[in-house]
Amino acid sequence: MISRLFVLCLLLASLFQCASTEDILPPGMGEEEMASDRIRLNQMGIYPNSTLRFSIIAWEGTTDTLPDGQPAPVAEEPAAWYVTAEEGKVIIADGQVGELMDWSELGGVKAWYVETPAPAEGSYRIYVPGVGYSHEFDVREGVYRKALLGSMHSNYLQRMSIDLPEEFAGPYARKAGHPDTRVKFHPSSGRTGYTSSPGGWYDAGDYGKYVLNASFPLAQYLTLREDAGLQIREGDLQVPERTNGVEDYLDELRYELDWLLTMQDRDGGMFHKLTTLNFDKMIMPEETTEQRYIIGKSTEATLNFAAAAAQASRVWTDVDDKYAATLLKASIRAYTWAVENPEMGFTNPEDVTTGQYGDTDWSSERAFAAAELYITTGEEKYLDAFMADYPGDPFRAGGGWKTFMGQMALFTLTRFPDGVPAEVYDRAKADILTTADSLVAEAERLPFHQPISVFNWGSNSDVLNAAMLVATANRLDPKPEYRDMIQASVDYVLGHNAVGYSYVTGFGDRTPMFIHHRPSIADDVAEPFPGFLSGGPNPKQQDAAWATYPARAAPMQSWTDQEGSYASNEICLNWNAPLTYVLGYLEALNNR
Ligand code: 9MR
Ligand code: 9MR
Repeated sequence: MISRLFVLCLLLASLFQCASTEDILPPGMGEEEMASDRIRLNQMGIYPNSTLRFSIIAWEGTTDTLPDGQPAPVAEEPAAWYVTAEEGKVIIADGQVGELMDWSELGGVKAWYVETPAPAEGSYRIYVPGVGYSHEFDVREGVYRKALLGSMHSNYLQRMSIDLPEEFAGPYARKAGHPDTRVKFHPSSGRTGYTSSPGGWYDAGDYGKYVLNASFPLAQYLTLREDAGLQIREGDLQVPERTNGVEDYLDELRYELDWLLTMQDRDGGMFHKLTTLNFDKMIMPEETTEQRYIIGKSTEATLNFAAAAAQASRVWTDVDDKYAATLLKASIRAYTWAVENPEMGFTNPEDVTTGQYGDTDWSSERAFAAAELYITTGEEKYLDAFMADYPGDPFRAGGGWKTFMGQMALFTLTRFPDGVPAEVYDRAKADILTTADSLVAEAERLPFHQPISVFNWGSNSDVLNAAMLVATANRLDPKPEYRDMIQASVDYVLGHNAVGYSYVTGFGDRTPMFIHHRPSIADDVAEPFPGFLSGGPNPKQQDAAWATYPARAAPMQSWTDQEGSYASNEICLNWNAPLTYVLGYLEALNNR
């Protein structure tokens, strides 16, 4: 009898690596118990009939670094993983972990990576014996709807020159800041005196407004509207215009567009930006008193505006044809100015230190503006101009808007094939598919199955821009692997990553609390403004004097949830834009 028990024990021990059965079966998540930081997954959830992916970080204990700064030793391979329901008491699915992935170089970790079919609708936690429970996640239709609305609403929270009442801003209600009714022309603008240029959204954690980085994200938002149709209707968003008879999505975009129109000079050129000379202190918008200036006038800002305004004109044709005509006229004037002033690049004048958003190669800007104007007007001269600057530079991580604008031009030409010569359409389509295939292959290969291997300032937006490109490929040639890569990119941003945070404030169990965002820092609310995407890991750590990064941080770990970290934990319009796009695209795809 004893010997039989002994043999059974041995057998069990070899199966479960010496753990007793009680250690292995889920004990149920205790009320006070924290989710284990070692199980990384999308903290919001996934759709039914999709793939559940998670990674079990292989270090021993609760931290990856021992007190002496050395890496923690690699843990024993877990015997199994379980998908559990009802606070961890009920097992829904289980499996064995596969091979240990060595993601040290880019990701700073080794991990057991698991892919398994999503369980039926419900709320779940992963349980791994010896490791613990994961964050809770949902499997359901519409799983990103709230985050989509939150991401879009973040723009409302960035509105300047008007009060944000509690009705629409909740605890983040604040007084109007920056009326911008008496801004001074900086000598670099070519004008003198004062002008009025109110409204628009704050660019980021600073209080500047920049024509280039208003136009580019606007174009990404409009692209969602054109690709996925009506997503955010009248009454869906907490904004003052929610009963004006126009979809709230466009109401929010118009707040930015109306401001942009005020930045056009009499000759059609666009002033580059409207900011103080130096960044404001960490105070609320209504407390700032520094003089604001219209600074510079540039080819890059003007072409970006021409592109976004031409696209906006298409979108508003069915909504407000007078506004559509105003936008198109402004776009053409801007484009004409840029043709006459093709190399007026912007660099900060000596007395200015706010954001630069300048360029030195204007070919992708030209291609972008020409493509949008061609599709809106059908005039051959724009097609010729586009072909002269056909975007040869495919997606490049870290390239940001500079290269992605060229891709946006290709998206538009393939979205409206009527009137696009077959050889142009075919070439654009082939280029998009080739780039998408290489991004899919990269996502297969790289840590956490996200698509980029170069991490720079705003790296999370590079991940999402890559997903946006693949979404276009999926429109042109639908394939499960495209859809899966888009999902994997969202999984990465929402928690399946090297730091274990969902990078969107307020969306997920563990989210940034200390974003570099002046109102979030200066107000009395503990939680930061919600719906904002943190810039993400950035190994250059340009802010190292103002923030502490984790010791030995690999590129994908070069992120820190600290207010001082403007190089990894700021928020920005052109980062939330592709987040909104990708969430909106997946929601539309899923509802079909
Ligand atoms: O707060 C600024 C942020 O919005 C910018 O993106 C960033 C980069 O231009 O700069 C931040 O300002 C910092 C400045 O560059 C250096 N001194 C510290 C400032 C923030 O505390
Ligand atoms: O996104 C910009 C990044 O590529 C630059 O390296 C960085 C420093 O110049 O500036 C970033 O843009 C910031 C802008 O200059 C000011 N507003 C906040 C933006 C995001 O940090």
